[in-house]
Amino acid sequence: MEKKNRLILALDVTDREHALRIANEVSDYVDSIKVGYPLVLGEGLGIVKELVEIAPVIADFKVADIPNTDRLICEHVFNAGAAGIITHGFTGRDSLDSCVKVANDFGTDVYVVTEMSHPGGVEFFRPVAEDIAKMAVEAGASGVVAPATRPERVKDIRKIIGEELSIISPGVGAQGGSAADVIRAGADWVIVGRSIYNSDSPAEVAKKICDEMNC
Ligand code: 3DU
Repeated sequence: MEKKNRLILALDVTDREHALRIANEVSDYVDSIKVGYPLVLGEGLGIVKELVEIAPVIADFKVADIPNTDRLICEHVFNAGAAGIITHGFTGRDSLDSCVKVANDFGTDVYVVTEMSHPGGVEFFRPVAEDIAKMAVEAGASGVVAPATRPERVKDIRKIIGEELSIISPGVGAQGGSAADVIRAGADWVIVGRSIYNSDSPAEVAKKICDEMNC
């Protein structure tokens, strides 16, 4: 993903018109659009084909299954035109390897969740987050997902993964995290949803977040 604005839009609206309107309004300020279950279950995977005309799409399906099922999910997502996919890592190395193999065949990216950004994200993830980050490096993933709500954890995870892998970081705005703080801690991109798509002026909010990150 080209690093221009450092902002990824989390497009968790559930209908096509709304999704396309928000995506078009903020397209000058985002490097990618993250699409997940809310929109794809609402509108089908075809929405990805429409959104890639506006910006590269990352599919946030937090893939977490056996290697064969993961492979099938990744193939569908990349055939639909997504440039990247978000997977879990707790399912183990063979599952992650399967996603990375498909991504390599398509020339796309895999981002692995390390520790989640909500309060419950520390309950089970905290003890394994650093091992998952190490595994992401060893497996050849493109990057990891780490919490903007805990910049100190982003710093820890950056130390583990080095400079090769990217950190994409949700939790800015509605979840309380600051874009500037998490970029300073070592994130490459922030992921922002509700603060942008629930606003009366999505483009203004997106621009403000970009300005905060000095991009
Ligand atoms: O809180 P927001 O509305 O800005 O949305 C954040 C997005 O990032 C949303 O799509 C959510 O599913 C995703 N996400 C997290 O919030 C936290 C994670 O650890 C991983 C993904």
